[in-house]
Amino acid sequence: MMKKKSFAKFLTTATVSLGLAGMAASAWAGSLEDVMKARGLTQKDLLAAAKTYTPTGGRDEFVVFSSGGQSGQVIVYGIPSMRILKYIGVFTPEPWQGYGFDDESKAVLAQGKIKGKTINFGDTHHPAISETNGSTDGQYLFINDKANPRLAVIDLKDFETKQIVVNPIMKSEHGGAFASPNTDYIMEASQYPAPFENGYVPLSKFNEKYRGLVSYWKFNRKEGRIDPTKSFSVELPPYSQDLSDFGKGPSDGWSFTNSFCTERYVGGIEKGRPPFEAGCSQKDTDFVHMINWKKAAELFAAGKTKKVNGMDVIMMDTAIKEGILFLIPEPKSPHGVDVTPDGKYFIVAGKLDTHASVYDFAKIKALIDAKDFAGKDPYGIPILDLKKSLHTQVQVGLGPLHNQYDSKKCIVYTSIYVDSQITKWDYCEGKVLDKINIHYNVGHLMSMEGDTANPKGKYLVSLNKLAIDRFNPVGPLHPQNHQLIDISGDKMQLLYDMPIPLGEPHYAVAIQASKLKPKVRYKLGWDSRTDKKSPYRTRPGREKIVKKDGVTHVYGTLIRSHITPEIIEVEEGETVSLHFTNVERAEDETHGFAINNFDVNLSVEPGKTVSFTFKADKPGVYPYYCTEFCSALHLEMQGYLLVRPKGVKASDAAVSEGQTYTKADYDKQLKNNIATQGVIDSVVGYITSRNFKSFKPVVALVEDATDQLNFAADAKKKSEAFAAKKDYNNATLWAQQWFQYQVKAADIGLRAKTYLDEHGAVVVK
Ligand code: RUQ
Ligand code: CUA
Repeated sequence: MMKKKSFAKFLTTATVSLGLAGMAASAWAGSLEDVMKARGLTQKDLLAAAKTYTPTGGRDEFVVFSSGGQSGQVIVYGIPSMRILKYIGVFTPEPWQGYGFDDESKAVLAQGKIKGKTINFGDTHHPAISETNGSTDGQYLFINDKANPRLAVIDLKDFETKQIVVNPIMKSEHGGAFASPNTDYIMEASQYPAPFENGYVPLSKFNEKYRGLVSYWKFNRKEGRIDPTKSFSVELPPYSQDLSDFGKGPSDGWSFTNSFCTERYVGGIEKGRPPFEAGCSQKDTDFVHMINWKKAAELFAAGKTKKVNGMDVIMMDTAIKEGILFLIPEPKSPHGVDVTPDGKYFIVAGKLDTHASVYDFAKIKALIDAKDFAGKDPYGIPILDLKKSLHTQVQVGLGPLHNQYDSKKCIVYTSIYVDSQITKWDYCEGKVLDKINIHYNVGHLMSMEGDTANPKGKYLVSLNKLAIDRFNPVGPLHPQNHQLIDISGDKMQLLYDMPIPLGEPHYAVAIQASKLKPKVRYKLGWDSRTDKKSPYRTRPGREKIVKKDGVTHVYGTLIRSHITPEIIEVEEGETVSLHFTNVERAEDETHGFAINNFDVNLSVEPGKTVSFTFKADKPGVYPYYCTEFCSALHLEMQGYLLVRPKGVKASDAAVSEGQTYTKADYDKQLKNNIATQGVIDSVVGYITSRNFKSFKPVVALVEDATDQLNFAADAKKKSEAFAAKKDYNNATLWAQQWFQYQVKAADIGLRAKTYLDEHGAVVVK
């Protein structure tokens, strides 16, 4: 270990092992032909590989946010490499990120309780990125939970979940999350009709008492939070509302929501009645619901709502009277409704029909303005004529589901569930252009920013529900399969299969990576969940233990490689609140914190302050440690929580150690430290002779290194003071600590030096 070696020696060893790594690579040497032969690859495979392979250190052009399905999380991956970058904890605890373990994130998860009950899963379906003028802006991400109607807000500055809102009326929800073109509202539509009230209502009252609902949640962009007090809903008939979309351009101000089972069938297979699937697919058409949401917002502002479970609802009769709600027939059990980039059309794919229908918004608007209706539904909602509303219908394949747009004008891609295909077609001319087979059973599909006003083309991902035999078998539960398709040419080309082993990813959204500007560290002492300074932030040297209102507060810090305090002693029964601030500034220097027996892992990224409150209910000795391999002495980043039985006196600080040190030990350590200082000085000289101030990450590293050197100077003083008193035991220990700070400073310095070398820093005078 480096501990006893001189630092210079460590550097030489590192150089030698690098050379060895270079030699090992030759095991795979050989010509391209050899490798192709050995692995059975074709020219086509090589071309696909060349389009996705990303050399080490390379970045992706697009970043995808995929639903994590039943995991209640969001999966982040890159395109074209298909490398997974992160799982974001959203509706469920995520231990690595400490999500659901520290007090701050527990408070976020607690917002997702339903009628006081903790929900331990989420059925996440549709992520949506915030938009400005109909284009994704990379600021926020929203995602819904179908099973437990909830909506979450994730801030893309740090990829953390900030808020969960529970829909107080819905009992299930599918048609969310969708953001309006300027993210004023996030929309969600209920799925299975249910009574508004929370009590028992028999199915015999289905037609009168069961209802659908669309909610418009007001998003306060400045606060980065949904404001429930400014949000409202619109009551809908008990049809099973499905996916939705916001209009844009000429259709801005309107939203569209599909439905199925407009038969209002209620099932009952156990009573010998035909099941839901028969009763819900009887009619040839269902309904698209069109809502003028801008006018609805005015009605809400004017107080034309009724409070239902605390939420303002525009009731159906008001919506009809005020002319904000219309229905248009749509062929059989549709699924996706997708507004074209220019907002002139929207395309509906009918699961049980082979057609995709292109609706013309201008025609629809003219029909509404002329009050030219074909009839009314049983609730009195005006129905527009299907033929008069259509631009065209195109036969795209068996079981069309969802649509995504290309950067090329009039080009749309539709996922075809039964045929397991993607169909590329022209919605202006109404003709099919290309089809590609995928494996197996595609659900959603996703092109780059393909649901926005400015699709970026290039790639398409087929989100397949089944993988069957595509991957190495891992038992009866298979991963799902995301397939990357090149759409840059006339013909679609399949490039890559990526298994997704985290739950069924329903939908995903992609964004140009350049639009994302996440931070690498927090302001020192930051509560990332409220986005405010933490009241428990602590600076190095200010660590303390304070008793207040019956709680023992431990204000601690984390830095390579120690936790302060290292010994916490409390009495049985005390409520203890630990607060840790990671005082590092270096990128990626995260520390973890786990303690035996208390079910906690904290993730403390640079600058963050997190807390963990618990009852020390059982006497004992509980080691704690850092759970991130943060430095050479990471294993030594440890401490003890001692819980002494009630009534037992606090033990003296007297600690008995296994080792004592002599003057010879001290002298040896001193010599080592002086040699190490020589190495540090040369690294510092190298950095300061370059234009390092032009490189932000290096400035941060230098700040960190300076901190460490100040700590080193402190430890040096203590060591020398003990040596002067001839206490060589303490003098040696402090000299060792002085060395530890030196090592950390040198480690950071070397990182800075490497960065400068790789980024073309120049010598300055
Ligand atoms: S769904 S496979 Cu969006 Cu939940 Cu269509
Ligand atoms: Cu900090 Cu390991």
